[in-house]
Amino acid sequence: MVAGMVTGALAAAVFAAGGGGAVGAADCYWMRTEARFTPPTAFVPSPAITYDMELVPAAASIAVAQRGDERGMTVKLRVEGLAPGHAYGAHVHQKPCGVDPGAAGGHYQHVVDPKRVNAENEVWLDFTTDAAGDAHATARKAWGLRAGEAGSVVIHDVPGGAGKRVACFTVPFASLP
Ligand SMILES: [Cu+2]
Repeated sequence: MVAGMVTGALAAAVFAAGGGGAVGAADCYWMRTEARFTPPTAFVPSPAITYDMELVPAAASIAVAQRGDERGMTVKLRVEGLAPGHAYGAHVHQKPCGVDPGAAGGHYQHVVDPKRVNAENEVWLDFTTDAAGDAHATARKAWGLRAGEAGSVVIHDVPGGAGKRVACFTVPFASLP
């Protein structure tokens, strides 16, 4: 996936600023990454893969930003060039994307519990595109992601917790240092 980040991503950065200074600044972190979708068979791999060219056309783009500190985090999603006027589901998933839509694994859960598949316990970024196929979504949480346990954002064909996987974006989510 490192090669994909370099060749397919426009930008990816993770910064961690250590706190504990004289002013008592809190530890904080942020990350932003963006890419254009390509089919899983693309010669040049991208961290953003479309499994459904009608709902997520190749060359549509996605950006994910995350900012957090010890009080919690905000995750923002922006997409451009998807199908216009369509309601999609989107969640943070556990693993990086693969050729197989199932590669991203299940939803990231704050409290790991199969009975708590909901927007409070998970990071849901459901959105509806405008006439140009663009949209954005924001999720604010009073908690952060555990290191190494969140690997992607998966886009689904319908909002809610159980849609078909139509695209996936491998994201280098950050955690508290
Ligand atoms: Cu999902």
